[in-house]
Amino acid sequence: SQGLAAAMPFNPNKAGEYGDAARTPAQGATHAPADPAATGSTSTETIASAKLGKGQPAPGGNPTTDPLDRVRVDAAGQRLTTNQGVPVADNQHSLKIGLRGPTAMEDFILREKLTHFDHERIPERVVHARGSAAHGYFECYRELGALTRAAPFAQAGKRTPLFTRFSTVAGERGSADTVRDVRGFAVKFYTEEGNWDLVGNNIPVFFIQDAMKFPDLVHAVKTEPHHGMPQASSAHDTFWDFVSLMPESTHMLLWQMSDRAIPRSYRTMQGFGVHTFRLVNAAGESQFCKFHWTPMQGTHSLVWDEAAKLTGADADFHRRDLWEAIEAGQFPEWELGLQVFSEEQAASFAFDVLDPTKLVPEELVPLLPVGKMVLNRNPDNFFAETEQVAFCTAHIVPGIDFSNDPLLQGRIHSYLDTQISRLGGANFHEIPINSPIAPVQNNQRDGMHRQALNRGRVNYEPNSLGGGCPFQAGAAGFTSFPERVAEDKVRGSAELFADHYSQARLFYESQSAVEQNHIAAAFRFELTRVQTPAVRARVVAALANVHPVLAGAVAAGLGIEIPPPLPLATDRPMPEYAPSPALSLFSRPGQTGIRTRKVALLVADGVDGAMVREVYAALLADGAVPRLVGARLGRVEGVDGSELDVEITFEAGASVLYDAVVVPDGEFGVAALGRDADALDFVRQQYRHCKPILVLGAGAGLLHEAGVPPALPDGGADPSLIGAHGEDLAQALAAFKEALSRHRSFGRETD
Ligand code: HDE
Repeated sequence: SQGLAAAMPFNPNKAGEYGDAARTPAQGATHAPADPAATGSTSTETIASAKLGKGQPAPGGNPTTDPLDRVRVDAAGQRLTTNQGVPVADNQHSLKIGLRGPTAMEDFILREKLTHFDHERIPERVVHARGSAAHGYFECYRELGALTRAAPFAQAGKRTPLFTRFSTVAGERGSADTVRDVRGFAVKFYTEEGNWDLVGNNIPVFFIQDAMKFPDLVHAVKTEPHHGMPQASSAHDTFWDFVSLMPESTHMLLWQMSDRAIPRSYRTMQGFGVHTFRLVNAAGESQFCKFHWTPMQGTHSLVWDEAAKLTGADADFHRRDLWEAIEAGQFPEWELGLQVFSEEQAASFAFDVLDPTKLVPEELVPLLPVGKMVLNRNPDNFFAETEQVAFCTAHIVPGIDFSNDPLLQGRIHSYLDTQISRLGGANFHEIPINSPIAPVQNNQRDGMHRQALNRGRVNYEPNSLGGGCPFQAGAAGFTSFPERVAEDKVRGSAELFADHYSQARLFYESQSAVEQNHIAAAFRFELTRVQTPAVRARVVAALANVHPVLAGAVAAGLGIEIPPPLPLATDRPMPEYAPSPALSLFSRPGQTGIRTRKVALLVADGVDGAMVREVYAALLADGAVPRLVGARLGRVEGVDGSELDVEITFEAGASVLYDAVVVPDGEFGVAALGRDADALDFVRQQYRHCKPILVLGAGAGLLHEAGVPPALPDGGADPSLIGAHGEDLAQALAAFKEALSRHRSFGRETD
């Protein structure tokens, strides 16, 4: 993001680099709150804790930086020491008995260094191992006291600091970012009533209905145990064997085979809490709630061929994208929307809201926008923050409560449990990134790596020797919603859980034709990798219950007949389903135009340099990230004698890393590019991946040489293939920017 960085200061919010004065986050707001009452947007955190001090913080102040300051380390101007603070004289040589002799056992400096190194790794997360995170804040649009007493919603304009981690699920910690997979979307709110973790995904439903099945699901999708393959991919026999025997996974499989599972960026994904939760107000009244994060950047995805090539071109594609956008001051934002409904309403739905394989269509319960999340600060240290952050569904605060969703109920146990082995003990809440900004007071003591120095003789309750402190908070504390339950103790699932296909069909029918084709192609690819014909057939038999067109397309791709559909577990009519347009990715193009979109301008000796400069400047002015891409680094000379510095080569800056390409004018330059296989491939891939192409004058020759068709397969004009000749450059640039903001032109696709 060199270009952007020139226009914006380098992450001015990172106190570590700019000193305390730079700590106040810039406003970062690019979206007017829906509620006009909220536009004042003054910070209203009230603070009274040992960590935060007392009184109002500076507007927009971020209280989480204070606890982190305690552990920030900066080596500038400091001497090297051991972990005991002993200054080290020589860090290059071990202590030897003679220069050619053995190393002394007493070399405590060497031994400390190697011992620490030997223990640098901790177990990776059993799922969601690969991830990236950033700091930011949640800003509330409106006071929500009637619905919930949760602290982040207490007042319009209130800001709550947060830390958000995005992840893939199946791959190991070093796996590639752009694989086909569900993405984790986990948000830790540091509220003054304790930490609230909303641990969601970018897909609103899940594979299974009961926590009992989770270890089997994960075993099936991870690498196969005998040979450790394939990495970060569901395209193998054990996964499809399991899900084909688990019809409840069908709805989720459609989402996973859709373009949702290959997002363009973490910044262009929706997030969902998945389960039904409860909101509880101060009077103890409760409603059900589903949480939705909607990206202001729009919902955009990769195409499959591009995603596959990206794993080689840049395995860190999503990590880099998030990092660079924040460093460049282009802070990503998501709006938080709630679907709120009563228990009576829920009882009237044709599906069970406790079933995590079902969503609540927005047409049935519309989204209530309540605030936005802004990510405006990259972590200082990947391990200390991104790796050690411990999300936990059990972390809820007064005003939020669980529902009886059996998947959620199991998660409440699992996350706390996993942190104990992953982070080495029960005190992981004291690791700075996990430590709440609210004061922590209880009688839990000791354990591995204990940090707190609890004072006094009282470590039990009730007590009189400590004046009864810390005392129970009573009504001011967390109170579980007193839901009435009078049932038999059984293993089983509720009646409506047996409908496995209605919402899969709803999802499929709500997709555009382009998205439907991509779903069929993804099933074809994954099942082609499956080696067991019976497993392939069983999946198609499940799809036959979803939609005949989908089942037909997948069967044809596999060269088989559509098998008889799997038996249905229920034949209850499902009346309220109509296509739900909100389920299509195309329904949310976003509000940030071409900002942060990467554009390659191909250059070689003999191109029209002045024109290249003009296009470059015009793109930069609108916040796009242009790059001069050529055969090798150094200078090329334009026909007009102007000089252009190549910023990156075709080898290092592959086509898939760019959202669009500009092919220059200038006969000799175009001829040179036309002799370069990399340049030809570059243009072909831009075309194939449906990206906007701006062709200046003689540049048309390069497209011809590359075999790029001048019109769409159906004969129509290609709206993202834009030609410009001298005088109409301004007009062509406007059309190019428009195409770039739309992202892709899928009319080109021929499967
Ligand atoms: Fe998770 N999941 N999960 N999960 N999950 C973990 O916790 C688990 C589920 C999700 O960025 C683990 O700290 C069970 C649904 C995210 O650090 C573990 C069940 C959803 C993350 C765990 C589920 C998620 C995790 C692994 C079924 C979407 C990454 C390491 C009962 C709503 C958080 C860890 C981060 C991580 C268990 C199902 C989302 C083992 C038992 C449904 C985003 O605790």
